[in-house]
Amino acid sequence: MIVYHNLSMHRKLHNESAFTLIELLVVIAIIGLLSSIVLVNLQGTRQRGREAAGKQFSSSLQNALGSEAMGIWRLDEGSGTTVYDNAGYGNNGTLTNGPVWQTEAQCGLGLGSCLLFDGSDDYVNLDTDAMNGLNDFTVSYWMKTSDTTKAGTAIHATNTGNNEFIPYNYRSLQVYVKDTVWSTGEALNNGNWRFIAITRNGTTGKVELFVDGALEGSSTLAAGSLNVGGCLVLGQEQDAVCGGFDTTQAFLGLLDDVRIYATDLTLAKIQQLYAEGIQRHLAEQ
Ligand SMILES: [Ca+2]
Ligand SMILES: [Ca+2]
Ligand SMILES: [Ca+2]
Repeated sequence: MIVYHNLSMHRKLHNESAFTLIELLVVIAIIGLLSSIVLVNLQGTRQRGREAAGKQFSSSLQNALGSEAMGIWRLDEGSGTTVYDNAGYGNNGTLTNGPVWQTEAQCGLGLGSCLLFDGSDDYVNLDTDAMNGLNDFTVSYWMKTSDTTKAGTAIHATNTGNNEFIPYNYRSLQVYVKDTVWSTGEALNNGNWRFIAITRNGTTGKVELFVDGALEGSSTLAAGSLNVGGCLVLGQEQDAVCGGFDTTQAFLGLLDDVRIYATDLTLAKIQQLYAEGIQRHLAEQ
């Protein structure tokens, strides 16, 4: 009896401890489940927080830059052969024939890295979606050259190899829109960084040139929306779609922060863009 009782006690104890173990496992499982739910919720909250912060940043950036940006190439990649469209439309570009990345210190503009074009065969091929079909527009860029020999070309948009849009010859700037030309006479090759902005009203055909945040003049060229079914390049003048380059018309020097907006920006907006770039530039001089 004693033996049996002891056995029974043993069984009972064993059962009790076994039950406790199962309970423990269940509790552990529940805790695990609860904590994973809490973690998932936390991660969700964090993710939403990050998304909200990202959206807020993106919208403030968009406000700062103007919601009409079609392509912004800050040229801050610093390496590789792709330049990304910082306006967020995926109108990226490809370095061709070896434009050389310069560090921010080498650029000296305070706008991150920039690109050195060799004045020979270098160019960047940009997505034409950034410009095709635009009626009103603004094209802006920072450039630096002291070249006195070439009719250097910063950017050229073409449909069939024509001059759909081009600010041609940095020694004495001519602005072409739809093969009509305005000879501004502006020299941009004094060896300093220059901020060029060209606005165009597609209805009236009015074109304005701003240099370093100041209006230099205006003219009336052909009206109507741009046909950029061909090629959009930095650093070369095209006589054929994406080709027919001429070294005497190639860009020799530095380019940075190229932008295309689907509106003819106001003087105030252009001065804001200029101030954003020049602020750090002056600080470094
Ligand atoms: Ca080259
Ligand atoms: Ca840059
Ligand atoms: Ca040519």
